[in-house]
Amino acid sequence: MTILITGGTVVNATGTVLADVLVDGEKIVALLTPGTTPLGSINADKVIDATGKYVIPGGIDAHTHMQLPFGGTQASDTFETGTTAAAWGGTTSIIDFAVQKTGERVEDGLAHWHELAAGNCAIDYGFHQIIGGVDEESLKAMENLVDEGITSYKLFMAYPGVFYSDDAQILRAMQKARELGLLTMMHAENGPAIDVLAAQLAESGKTGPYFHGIARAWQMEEEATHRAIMLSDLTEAPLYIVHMSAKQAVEQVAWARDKGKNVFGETCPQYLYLSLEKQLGARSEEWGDFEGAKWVCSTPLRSEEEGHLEAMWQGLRTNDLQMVSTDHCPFCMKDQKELGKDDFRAIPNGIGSIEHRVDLLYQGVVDGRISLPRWVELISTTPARMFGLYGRKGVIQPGADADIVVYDPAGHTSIGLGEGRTHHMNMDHSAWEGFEIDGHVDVTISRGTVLIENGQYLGTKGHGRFLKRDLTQYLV
Ligand code: DUC
Ligand code: ZN
Ligand code: ZN
Repeated sequence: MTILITGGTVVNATGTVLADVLVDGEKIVALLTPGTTPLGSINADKVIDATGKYVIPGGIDAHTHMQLPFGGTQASDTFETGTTAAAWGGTTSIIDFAVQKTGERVEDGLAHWHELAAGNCAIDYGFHQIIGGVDEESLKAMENLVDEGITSYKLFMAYPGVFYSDDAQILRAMQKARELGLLTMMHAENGPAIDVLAAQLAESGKTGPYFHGIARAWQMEEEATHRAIMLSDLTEAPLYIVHMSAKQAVEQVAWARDKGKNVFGETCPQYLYLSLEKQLGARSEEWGDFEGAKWVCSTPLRSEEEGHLEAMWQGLRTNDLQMVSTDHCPFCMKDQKELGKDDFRAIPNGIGSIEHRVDLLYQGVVDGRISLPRWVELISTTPARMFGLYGRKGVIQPGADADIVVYDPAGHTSIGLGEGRTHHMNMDHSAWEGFEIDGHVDVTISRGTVLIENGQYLGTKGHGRFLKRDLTQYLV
């Protein structure tokens, strides 16, 4: 099957060019200067008119949690529903987190994740490995990860008793990571201190969702970020801090980078657009003040008045932050979020955004916050480079996989589940209800197969393949 995409503006991280894009089978085979090749001489099976539209590499969401067990329940999207929603939103690859629960073997956790995903994904997928218990056995198991195509792993400085690693464990894991070339991803919040603050709030009757964010104070994120940076400096293991929301924590990353340290930062759409003030003011007929549970995630939403949201945009402009992933971790209000109706500590942490990341970041272009190439760099090219996929993914060029999105800057996207709105994530609400985007994902193509066109889903579960990843390009 050959596809010719004509008349569009190809946007790569390096810039824009007017070009027709020729796809043969699963690959991009040529970029043609318009007018130089008579289009009639190319006998394409299918022609897509992209006149006036952007032709970009498919989005790569490098931080998702399908079916993550959390707080006595599990994330509500399966690999099938989550990756289908991703395709609707212009994302053609995800990197999900395989989980080693405390007490479980890493190999067993990973095998289970393969079982969950295989044959169920609409788009390509890779894994990071969560190490939930650093000990001799799991350190040994890390040695096989690179051969398995899993070149990054995650540790938690939060959640004592669940995923938590103490400093000694982090040090040992980072030493191993340095030896193997693995990228260390860190959930940087001081979990033990947060748990004390959360218990004190709950015991004094402050049990509503808003107090989740008060307990997880920015000082807890700044402190843990600094500690992780120093451990990474000592061990010379490159460090990637996930889901950053506090401006002071980003300052730590900027400080480390200015000192030449190999430290990277990721933020998420919720920390660019949603605030603690919004959560405090949230109430509805159905849920009353508990409405705020829709925005319980960790790290938490931060105060807009204190400048955290603006600082995230600034970090993206200045490259103190390099990537935007969703941390897609959806839970329904019914039966899931409502587990914490009487105590915010029992609300499962997470927001679903996999369908909206490409659009929400494009709105940043419209609003004059980032440039078009930077948009592509943040949503596709840097994720590919950071996580060992570049060349195959993250770029429109001959030889790359034909993962392509045709994006219409004259289109419009109304987000949510309210009247006339729909989303495809398996959630009974939207954390993004009412958001309006001045752009639209018209066509999504994954390895030469059209998944979305004319407002229709044409994909199949099982099209998505496991991505064996190379080492990060940022390793020195
Ligand atoms: N950390 C994540 O990365 N995702 C969901 C919850 C959390 O704390
Ligand atoms: Zn985390
Ligand atoms: Zn996450």
